[in-house]
Amino acid sequence: MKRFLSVFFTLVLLFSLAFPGAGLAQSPLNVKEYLVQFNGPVDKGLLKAFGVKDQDIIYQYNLLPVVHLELSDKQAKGLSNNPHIKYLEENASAEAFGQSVPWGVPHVQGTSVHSSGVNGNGVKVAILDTGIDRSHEDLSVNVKGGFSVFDDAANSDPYYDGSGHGTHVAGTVAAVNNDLGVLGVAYNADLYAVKVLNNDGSGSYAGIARGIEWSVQNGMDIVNMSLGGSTSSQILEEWSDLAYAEGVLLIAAAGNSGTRPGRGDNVGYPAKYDSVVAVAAIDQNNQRATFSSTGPAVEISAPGVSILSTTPNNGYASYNGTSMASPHVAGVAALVLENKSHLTNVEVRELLQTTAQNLGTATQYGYGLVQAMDAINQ
Ligand SMILES: [Ca+2]
Ligand SMILES: [Ca+2]
Repeated sequence: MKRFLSVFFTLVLLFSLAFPGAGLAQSPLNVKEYLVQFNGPVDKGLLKAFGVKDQDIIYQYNLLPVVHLELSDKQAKGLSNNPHIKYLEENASAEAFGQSVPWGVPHVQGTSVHSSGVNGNGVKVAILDTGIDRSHEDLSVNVKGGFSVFDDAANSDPYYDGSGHGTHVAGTVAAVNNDLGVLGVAYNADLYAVKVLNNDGSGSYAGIARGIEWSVQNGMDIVNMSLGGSTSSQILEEWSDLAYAEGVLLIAAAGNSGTRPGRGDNVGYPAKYDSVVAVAAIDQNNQRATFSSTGPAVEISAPGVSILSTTPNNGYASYNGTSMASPHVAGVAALVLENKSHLTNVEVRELLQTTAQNLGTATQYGYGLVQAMDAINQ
């Protein structure tokens, strides 16, 4: 403050001398901090010639002829045109690139649960999707295995995600708790990349069935299916029923076929099966996303609008869709399973239903917004 005042008075004095009668009208706010590098050694005499006082110099560096100082616009302009000055830059602000917490995480009470020491540790979550970029800085330590149903070279690697969809879904479940990127709902859960959709995001029921079979055989606790089709299939239902009977909790996107008024029955498969939890998408105001499918099969709601998560090549992006809502529920289920490991998949499902926050019309929201802390405290 002292320096600021002294600069103020110095400037008033300078302007008074330069423009008699106009000095007091000048604002001191045009004094800014600069970094100045000299051609050759720092020349304080040159600075003095431009009216720079010793107290205006904040720091003189040792290894380069650079000074950090305060200058008026006029001084800065004058110095920048001087041949003894190599560079003159305004001192730019900088901050730590920290981790951002996507809005959906506190919205499903994930943050409160994390504070109580529960983070999905030891729970296995299969992501049946386009694969997961295992080299992603915010995912790699949590990706513990994978499998691809494809044989062709472009799609046979479950850790190659040419679409980005699966990597985004995986981040919502379990992006790592570190000082970068985002944070998953169950940030310590084990992720498994089960590639049943190709790099274009397309697949078939045969592939989904193989992914479900792999998940049962490999002891998955939770299967997230941010995918589906509009065709009913008794055989795909048999696969879902089998996995459910084997203790796997199956969570799926309800679908993005909703109508603006939110009427009609347009939930997709496998979400529509009794053995699979159908997840609808809401926004930050707990309003149903207009694309979110509706119908009696809608079971629970979760954030699915402007969801920030991981994308391949250390990227991050915001996506919309019931595909983004489903992994919030998978993450909450992982938190509950870690905390109440004695519960069966059926019991976890019932707990999520009974503790959900009621949001209204059941065919749009099901039991309502999934709530992790309320489920754990029940
Ligand atoms: Ca992170
Ligand atoms: Ca269902």
